[in-house]
Formats: sequence, C-alpha cells, structure tokens
Amino acid sequence: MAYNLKEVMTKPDRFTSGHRMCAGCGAPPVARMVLRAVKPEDHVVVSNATGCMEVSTCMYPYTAWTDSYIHTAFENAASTCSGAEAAYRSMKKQGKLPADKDTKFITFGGDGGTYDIGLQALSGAMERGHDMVYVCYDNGAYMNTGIQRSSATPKFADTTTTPAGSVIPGKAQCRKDLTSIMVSHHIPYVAQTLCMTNFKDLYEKAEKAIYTPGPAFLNVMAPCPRGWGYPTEMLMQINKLAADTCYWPLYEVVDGHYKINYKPAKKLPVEEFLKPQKRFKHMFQPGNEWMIEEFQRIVDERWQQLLDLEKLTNEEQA
Ligand SMILES: Cc1ncc(C[n+]2csc(CCOP(=O)(O)OP(=O)(O)O)c2C)c(N)n1
Ligand code: SF4
Ligand SMILES: [Mg+2]
Repeated sequence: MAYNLKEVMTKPDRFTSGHRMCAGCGAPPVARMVLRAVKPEDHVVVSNATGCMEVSTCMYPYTAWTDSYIHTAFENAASTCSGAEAAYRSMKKQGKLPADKDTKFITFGGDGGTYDIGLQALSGAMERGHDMVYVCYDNGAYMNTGIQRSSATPKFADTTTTPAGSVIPGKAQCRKDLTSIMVSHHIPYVAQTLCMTNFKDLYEKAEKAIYTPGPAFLNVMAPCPRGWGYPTEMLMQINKLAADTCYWPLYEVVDGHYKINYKPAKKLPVEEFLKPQKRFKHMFQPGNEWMIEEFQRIVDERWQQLLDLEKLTNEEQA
C-alpha cells in the first residue's frame, strides 16, 4: 500500500509525548516512527542501551514506551534483545505463549552504544540470525555524558574530547562506516535513513526491517542541537541538508543488493550541511578552507562508492 502520512499518524503512538528529550532533538521522531511501523495487533519487546534516549524516556515512575521495555547496559543491548527473542521462540514451542501472537524485538542504541561499546553484542546477534531489528540513532557523539567523540563522530567535529583550536582541528579521524560493517554480516536487510519527506523513507525502511524474517539493521541519523550547535527549529532542515549534500546517503541493502533511495536532483556542496552547525564553525575560519575541501572529498568518495556498488550488485542480478 502506498505510504500515506495521514494514515500513519492515526496509528497509536507506541513512543509517547511527555518524554524529557531536548527540543529539536532528532532521536524522538526516530523511535516514534519506527514503532509506528509495527502493526497495531503486534506486541514489541524494546531493548534500549543507556544514552539520551534511555535516560530521558523512562524516569521512574514514568515511561514514554507503551510496549515491553528493557533498559540494558551500554554493551549488551543487542544480546538482551536476542536473548528475549530466543526465549519467546522457545516458550511458543513449549506452548507457554500463544502460537498466533506475534512479538517483534527491537533494540534502540546511540552511536556510542552501537559503533563502539555494543558492537560485539550487535555483531553476534546479527550473525546468529535472531529475528530482531537493531536501530542505531546516530547523533555522532556520546551526548548524554557531555558530547564526547565516538567512532561515529565526523572528521573535524569539535567535541569536548576533540576540542578544535590551535592544537588540533577537531576530531582527527574519519567516522566509522558502520552501515557497511553491517552489510558485511550478510543479513537480510540493512538500511541507512533519516527523517525527511514526511518520514516516508524511515517508515518504509522500519516496516521492511521489522517484517523481514531474520536480523535487520537500521542506521538513522539523529541530529542533536546541543552537540551539533544548530537552532532547535532547524532539525528537519539539517536532516534534509545531510541527504541533499550526500553526507548521509539514504540507501538499503537487500540480500546484498544496494539501492540508493534518494539521489538529490542537485547535489549540494557539503558546506551547506556544515555551516549551520557550531561544531564545524572553525572550518569556516580563513586558512581552514582545506578542512572543507577534505570533508567534501570524503563525502564525494563515499557517494561514488555507493553509486558503484548499486550498479555492480544489480548488474550481477540481471
Ligand atoms: C559501560 C558504560 N560506560 C559509560 C557509561 C556512561 N554513559 C552513559 S550514557 C553515555 C553516552 C551514550 O552515548 P550514545 O550511545 O551515543 O547515546 P547518546 O547519549 O548520544 O544518545 C555514557 C558514556 C555507561 N553507562 N556504561
Ligand atoms: S543532548 Fe542531544 S541527543 Fe540528548 S536529548 Fe538533548 S538533543 Fe537529544
Ligand atoms: Mg550518541
């Protein structure tokens, strides 16, 4: 059925308002739209790694989650989810749970909890083939504890552990390409997305991830106004600029075949994405033009690689 935002918005909120995440934060719409993709009759077990999303949404005795919810430590969010999935499967076999009731297993983790600390658990759960979805909301730093760099932080970003100044130009290393790492696990569904175009891309990818049997991984860019330094009302513009500059390409990999879901009619220079963000302010100082040039080169190379992969993996199929 064609995507219809009005219909999607009438579905019950499984991630409710009243949470304490900041205004202009990119993470709450991710959780809300992913869970909207669950059929109303299905039940969900959510496992959530510690981080902004966890600490701000379930402050006892309140919770923003209407499904079963497990707060897990940083390093084992995926193991917790895969363990719950295995337990449900076993209980169904033993007749302890109704065979006709469908439960979906979804993990939410930040980039620190996913790219870095929980990577081993994530890799294991995906490789073992559990029927679950892992959603990384990537805000490019350990935001909850004060904006420390992670392996998802882009090169040159100013963070509290990579302060841009006369000694270093912000983060020295390139960001890890976790989506590619997950593709290398040869799981049925891997996708990268963000909130734009009335949430269509995110919703449709969440639906595919949740209803494709076996493991699936979604990497969702989720800007943070505190750590990125943009005005709160710019959230959706920042998302759009990330896609239009090809900084954050929207693509999916189904059984090894790449599909780029959004090819901007006019690919914008990456400055357009960098400029509204204070974490990249130093890149616009006279003498630092080389930083923007290098950032652009990295973005262009990765975009070209994706175009090549799309061509290559679909030629093979033809
Ligand atoms: C093993 C461990 N190390 C450190 C912490 C402290 N800690 C809690 S949340 C957090 C940052 C989480 O970063 P990320 O996963 O990117 O989520 P975000 O806060 O950015 O949403 C840290 C370092 C912890 N809870 N457990
Ligand atoms: S600090 Fe950033 S990631 Fe955390 S709730 Fe606020 S805006 Fe969201
Ligand atoms: Mg983070």
